[in-house]
Amino acid sequence: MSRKLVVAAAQMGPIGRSESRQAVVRRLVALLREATARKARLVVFPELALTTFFPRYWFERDEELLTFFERAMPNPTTRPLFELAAETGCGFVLGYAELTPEGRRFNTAILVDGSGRIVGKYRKVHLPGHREHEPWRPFQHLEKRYFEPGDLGFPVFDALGGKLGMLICNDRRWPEAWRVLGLKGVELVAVGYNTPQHYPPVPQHDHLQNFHNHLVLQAGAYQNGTWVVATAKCGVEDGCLLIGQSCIVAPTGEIVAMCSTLDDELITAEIDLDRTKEIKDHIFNFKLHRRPECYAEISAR
Ligand code: CDT
Repeated sequence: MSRKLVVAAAQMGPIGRSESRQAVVRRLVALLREATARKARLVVFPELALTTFFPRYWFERDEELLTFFERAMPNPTTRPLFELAAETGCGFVLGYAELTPEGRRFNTAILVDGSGRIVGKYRKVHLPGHREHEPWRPFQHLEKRYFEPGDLGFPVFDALGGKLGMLICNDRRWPEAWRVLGLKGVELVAVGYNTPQHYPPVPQHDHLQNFHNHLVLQAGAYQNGTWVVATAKCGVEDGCLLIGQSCIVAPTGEIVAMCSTLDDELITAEIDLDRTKEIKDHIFNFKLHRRPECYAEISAR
């Protein structure tokens, strides 16, 4: 049976700090509708797709911080997305800030299938940035303060006739994260990101942000023989420029579709999950060629 399907990256332009969740969900619904018109079966939305990228702000009070978190998913505001998935049979991956009933905070992504049910969850493992207020920066990056590291490992889910995994933004820079998914046979990795063009501690790398984005996505795809759908929130968000260039990457490492704006924009590609075999059965045939007995130091320290 053919394992060809159309997938989409639903890039988002900026979300202002005062923009309502309802307005954001309307944008997401419009992108999902466009994807279904193009016969997509999966749409990948960005990291923290329901609000502005709030870790750029220092909040004195928890009440203010918690306004950016979701206490339940779905909830009355996001329900239209789940209903549209069930109506059209098109699933999605959505990033959001999760507040658990115990009060724990995670940077989370969920996989929703074509019946509108949550069938997978991932919590970001690699939290970049800093814990304390650093007023010298033009903007903060307080993910280390506002979230705890994900406690679900790197799960892979049976979906769309294949194996699907998720990474969130900074995770994509870490080969270990990709390799754990690769060892589980992942065939499609959904990645959402919010990446500022300006990196205050090392500004001499600012012009390399788009390059580094594609470098790690293409390497992750090729070295693990997987498709990648990587989706940005981008453009000038509350004065902070975030990179775009959302893309769909083949298991060969080739970019097969890429956004060309810094706004809401949908890209689609027909992908064949069987093409993962071109890599998995040959150049990166793990069973045949890996030498794990030589890699112990990676996890030992
Ligand atoms: N959201 C996120 O993880 N962004 C980081 C920014 C650089 S580190 C401050 C990233 O890796 O793209």
